[in-house]
Amino acid sequence: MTYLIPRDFVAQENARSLAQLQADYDALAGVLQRRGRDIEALTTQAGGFSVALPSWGVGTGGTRFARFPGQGEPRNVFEKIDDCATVHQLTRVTPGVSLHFPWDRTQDPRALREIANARGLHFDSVNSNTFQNAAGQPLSYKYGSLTAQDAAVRAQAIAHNIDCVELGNTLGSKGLTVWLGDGANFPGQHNLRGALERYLSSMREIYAALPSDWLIYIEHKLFEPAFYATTIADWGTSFACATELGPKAKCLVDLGHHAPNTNIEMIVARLAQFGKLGGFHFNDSKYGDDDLDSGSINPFQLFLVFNELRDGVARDGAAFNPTYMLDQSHNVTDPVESLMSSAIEVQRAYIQAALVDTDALAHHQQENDALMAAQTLKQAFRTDVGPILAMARVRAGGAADPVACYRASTYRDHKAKERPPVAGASGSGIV
Ligand code: AFD
Ligand code: MN
Ligand code: MN
Repeated sequence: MTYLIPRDFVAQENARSLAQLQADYDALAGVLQRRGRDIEALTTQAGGFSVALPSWGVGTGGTRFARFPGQGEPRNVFEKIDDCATVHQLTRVTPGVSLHFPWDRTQDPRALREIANARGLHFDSVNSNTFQNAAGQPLSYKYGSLTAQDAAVRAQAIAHNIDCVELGNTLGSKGLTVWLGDGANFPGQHNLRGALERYLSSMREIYAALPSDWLIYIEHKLFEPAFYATTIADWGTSFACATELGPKAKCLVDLGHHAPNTNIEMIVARLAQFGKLGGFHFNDSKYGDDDLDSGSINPFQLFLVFNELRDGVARDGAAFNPTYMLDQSHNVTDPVESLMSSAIEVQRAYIQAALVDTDALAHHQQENDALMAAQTLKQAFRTDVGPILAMARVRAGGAADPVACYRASTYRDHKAKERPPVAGASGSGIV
C-alpha cells in the first residue's frame, strides 16, 4: 500500500498555527486596506493560481559530475505521480504535471491518467527528448536530431515528437514542449542557416500532427550541450520560428536559459506584445542554466517577470494565458520540499505583482519620476504576502506550512521503505 499523507493529519498540523495565521492575516488586511486593497480578493486570486510540476523534478537531479540520490526516490512514473500529488496536496497550487518522454513512458497511459486524476492531478504539456539517445533507438542524435544532416535521423526525431503528441493526447495534455540540444561545437561544423532551415522543416511536420486544440512550445536556450552555436539559442530565433510555423506555435521562456544579467522581464514583455508568449519554465540561477529553486537567488527578477504578466492580463484579459511550469534540478534538498517551496515562491511573485499600484505607477511614468516609479514596484515587492498564501492554502485543504507538515508526516521515511533502489529505474538526473 502506498503511503499518502492523511487529510486529517494536515488539518491537525494546521490547527497548531491557525490562531497565529489569523492574527497575521488580520494585520496584513489592515495594511492593505490603508492602500485601498481588499485582502479577500487577493486571497481568492492566490487560490486560483497554479504552476505545473516537472515529473523529472521529483528525483534528485545531479550535475555533469555526479548524482547523489536521496532516500525513497520514485522509480517509475506512477511513483512520481504520488510525489507530485503530495506537493499539490500541501500547496494546492500544483495540479498539473508535465511528463517527459521516453523517461515517463508507460505501457498503459489510460491507467496513468486515471491514477493521476484520482490524485487530483492532470497532465500539463508533454516534453519530447531528442537530446539523448533512447534505449534501442536505431539512429544516434550525436550530430543533431531535428536539424541533423541525415534525413533518416530527422525522420526518427520527428516521429518521436509525433509519438509524444499521441501519448499526450491520451493523457489529456494540450501541448508539446520542444527543447532541442542541437547545435555546433565548432565554427564551421554547421551551416548556421542550413541548420535552422532543417529545424523549421522538421517542426512543420510535427506542427501538422498537432490536434486542433494543442499548442507547440518552442523552448530556447543559449548554450549547452552545444557550446558554439545552439540552433534555437534565443527568444528572437524562437519568435521567428513560432511565427513561421503558425498560430499554434508559441515561445517558452525558461528563466535559466539566458546569458547572466539578461533582462528577462523585457523578453516577456516583447513576446506578450506580439502574442507569442506561450509559457514558462521557472527556476533560478546565478551563472547559467543552474536550475536552482525558483526565487532562491533573484526573487526580484521573478517579481518583475510577474509584473509584466500582470500588465499582459490588464491589456489582453483572458486571451493572455501563458502556462506556468517549474523546471528545476534538486541536488542538495529533498525534491518534494524544493518543489513545494518553489511553487509557493512563484505564487508569491504573482500576488506581489497583483499588489502593484498601477495608477500610481502610470502616473510616475507619465511624470518621468523614475525614483517614485521604482518605489511603487518596491512597495509591492516588499509586502510580505505570506499570510495570504497560507490562508489560501488552508482554505483549500492544504498546509499552513507545507514543509513543516511534510516533515512531520515522515512521508520520505515511508517512501524509503516502500521504494528500495532498483537498478535501471527511470530516475531523472538531467534537467
Ligand atoms: C533542459 C530544458 C528543457 C528540458 C529539460 C530536461 O530546460 O526544459 O526538457 O532540461 O531535463 O535544460
Ligand atoms: Mn526548461
Ligand atoms: Mn534548462
